[in-house]
Amino acid sequence: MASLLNKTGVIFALDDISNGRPEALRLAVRLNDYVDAIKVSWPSIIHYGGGFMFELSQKVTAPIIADFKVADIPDMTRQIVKAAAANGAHGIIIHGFAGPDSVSAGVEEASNYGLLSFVVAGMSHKSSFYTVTQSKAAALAARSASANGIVLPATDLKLIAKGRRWVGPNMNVLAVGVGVQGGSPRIAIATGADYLIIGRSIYEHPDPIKAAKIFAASIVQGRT
Ligand code: BMP
Repeated sequence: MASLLNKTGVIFALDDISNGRPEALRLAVRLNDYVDAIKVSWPSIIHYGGGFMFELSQKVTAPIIADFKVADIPDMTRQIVKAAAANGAHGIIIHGFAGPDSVSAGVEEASNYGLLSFVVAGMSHKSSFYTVTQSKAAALAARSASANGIVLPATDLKLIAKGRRWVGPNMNVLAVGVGVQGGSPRIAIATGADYLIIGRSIYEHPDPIKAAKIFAASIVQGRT
């Protein structure tokens, strides 16, 4: 079974497609030792092709989380998880609003293939349809399916605190929305997040390794 590393608390979102595939891979390799996982999402897969994630998996040692925000019927969810597993992923992200059947199918299939599973239980932008009630339902669906964690917005600290209570101490809370989107890394961690998913504040920084180290230092502060 794959596992998230436990060194820095930083999960790097490899979302930038402006510099081309070789440069994206080079950046991931440079950041490999400073992050606990690398998250790959639709921009890279669409732009660089399906083989991108597999190639990345050959070049880095950090686990790769396939952020496909899967929101489909249970059978399709299983097929997506299987395809992700065959193409270099060590973890998958499923949208909680797809409901308990799809969440449990995705989590179970992830476990069958040795993948970690994370469930989105709230989003970081203003107009998301995740109400607190829906966030709770998504978090509880993730918990009862024995997912490895939930994804919650660092831009809504009350939700981070609630999410921590909903899933208990043994599931990971991955916070999105720090840096460019305005969330504080230190406070998100102090409020209950375990890991921070960070994209632009790292890859747009003139020195991405320095940026990752600064976030890691904030995470240390948040944990003390
Ligand atoms: P950035 O640090 O550049 O704002 O990127 C945030 C990352 O977190 C992106 O990969 C995005 O897909 C993800 N994310 C988010 O920003 N808000 C959510 O609600 C859920 C996400 O997965």
